[in-house]
Amino acid sequence: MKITTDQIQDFNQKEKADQAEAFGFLKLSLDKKGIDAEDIVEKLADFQVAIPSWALGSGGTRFGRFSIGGEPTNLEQKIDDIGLLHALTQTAGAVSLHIPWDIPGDAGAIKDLADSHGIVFDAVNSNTFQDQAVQAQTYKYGSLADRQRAVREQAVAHNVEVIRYGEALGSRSLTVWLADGASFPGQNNFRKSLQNTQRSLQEIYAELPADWRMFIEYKPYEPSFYSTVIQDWGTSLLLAEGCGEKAFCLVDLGHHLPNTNIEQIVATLMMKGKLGGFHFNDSKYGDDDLTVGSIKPYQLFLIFNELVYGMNHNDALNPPLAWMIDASHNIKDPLEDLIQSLEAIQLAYAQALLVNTPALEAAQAHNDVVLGQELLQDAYRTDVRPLIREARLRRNGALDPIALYRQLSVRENLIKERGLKTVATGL
Ligand code: PSV
Ligand code: MN
Repeated sequence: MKITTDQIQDFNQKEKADQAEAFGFLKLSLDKKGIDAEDIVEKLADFQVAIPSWALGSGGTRFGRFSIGGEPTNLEQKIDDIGLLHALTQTAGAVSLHIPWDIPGDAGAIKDLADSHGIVFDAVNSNTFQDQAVQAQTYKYGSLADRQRAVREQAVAHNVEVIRYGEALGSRSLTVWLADGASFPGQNNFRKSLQNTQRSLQEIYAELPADWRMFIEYKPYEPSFYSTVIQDWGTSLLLAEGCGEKAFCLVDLGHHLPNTNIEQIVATLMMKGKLGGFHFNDSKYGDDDLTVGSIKPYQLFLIFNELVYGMNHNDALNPPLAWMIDASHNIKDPLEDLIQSLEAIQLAYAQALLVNTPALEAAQAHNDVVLGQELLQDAYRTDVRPLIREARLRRNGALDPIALYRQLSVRENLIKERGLKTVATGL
């Protein structure tokens, strides 16, 4: 199924007048505060987030998985689904592949297909947390950190293979997330695991093409429950620095222990020029992979506040970040879930763009704690939805993507095309 520009324009026609009124009103009130609404709309329209190839089917838990029906069964269909998301939202202009879940058979044809939807290839992700049918060594006890050289070599070779797939598609970065760790005290030697990991990452790093970057993702626990080798941003930074200037840290919002101050981590990494990428999701307890902004929208705003500060202050020349959603839910229609996540990201970004940074810095200089809070919350409490809709409208996206998705019966059509019992690759 494809959504045409005509269908989108027909739909927008009905809501255009209301949007013009709401946007005009907000623009005036922002003008009074010296904020240029047009500039924000332009920034929002340019902001693109990669959709992971594994988020287009229903996610499962270890207790089960309920298929939504019409799930994509191959990479082509996954790219078509992202095409639908991009047509509706105009903010999903990239895809992030996970190898070997989504090996591109014919890279040229896959690239052409993505191109026809206006989609580019963002970071490629390796997978040494699951065994594949055709591999000599098992990752049961580790991969890049494993005590056995043969296991490490196999894991390094896999990462190099992933880089080669990415090159053929035009990707320019590799994300490494390691499940390596221990579930019981005494299982591993912390020092040796970390040293092995560093050496393995250096070997992968040596194979990076000149214009590529490597992102090192951290996570405190799961699937290991006692210790994880790359458990936090500090370890990730240590390893990135041990590799070189093309290695960066990757922050996944769900990979923090409860109440961790993620915005402070973002500030520190950007200040050091070492923040490479971002995985968006939300969580209540752990790595819950819930819809972005569904649980802690204020935290997301505070994180974006630091990101925007970093972008505007050119923190240590931190390169542009790779943005990706890393959530796959098990109840909602995954496409609706992703539309909600994209919207939440745009909302937080727009709110952060409203923060009066000079006034905030003046308040900080005078230890005016109350004013500091007022300034942040004034931005957070502004209804920025007219700005986001305006950005979509100008790029021929839908004013209300979920409403149009439902009006066009997209899921029902996908079920008709692909069947009810299809299952996408992923977790
Ligand atoms: C691990 O929890 C993770 O966040 C990594 O980014 C993986 O690539 C992804 O999730 C797999 O779902
Ligand atoms: Mn992740």
